[in-house]
Amino acid sequence: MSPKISVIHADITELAVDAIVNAANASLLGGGGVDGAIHRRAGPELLVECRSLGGCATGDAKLTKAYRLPAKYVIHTVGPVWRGGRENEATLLSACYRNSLRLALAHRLESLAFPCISTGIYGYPPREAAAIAVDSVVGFLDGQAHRLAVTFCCFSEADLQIYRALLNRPV
Ligand code: AR6
Repeated sequence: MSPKISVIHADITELAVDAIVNAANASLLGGGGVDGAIHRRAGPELLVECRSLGGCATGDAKLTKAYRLPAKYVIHTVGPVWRGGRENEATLLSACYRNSLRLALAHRLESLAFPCISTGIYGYPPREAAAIAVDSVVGFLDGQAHRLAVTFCCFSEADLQIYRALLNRPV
């Protein structure tokens, strides 16, 4: 496993990385969960910039500044709503990770933290989502020349255990 991938148990709004990823909705105008926490901590300027972006399709990603957050940028991505698994959810969730990474590399970022996209309000089963997250990140970065360190930022102890097992890290 790449040493540039790690997992932590933390509030993503506390992380002083180059970019944190937001699990947003298609409007990009804020919401609950991690999206609400990011907008609260970033301050109202984030919403002003988000308004100029014209929304975001499911699976896509867009970058903004991070304003009052300790991170430098926020990459907003829109995960799929879980509808039982037959509505292309896995492909769309994987696209969230890959498009976020693509943006991070395009902006020459060196550190990026992901929340567990779609596993809260959008209802994606956490184990399936974590397997897609890890496979997508490892698959995307494998064989690429890059300096990007990726952190999976788990908000719950349960998610932390799932990611540690997938990444073969000690519990
Ligand atoms: N830091 C890290 N992870 C967090 C934090 C935090 N501060 N807060 C929550 N999580 P969710 P979704 C975790 O519901 O399922 C919003 O209304 C949480 O435990 O934030 O993609 C948007 O506007 C879970 O593991 O996002 C959309 O409408 C993960 O973040 C909708 O929710 C994702 O949970 C998106 O739903």
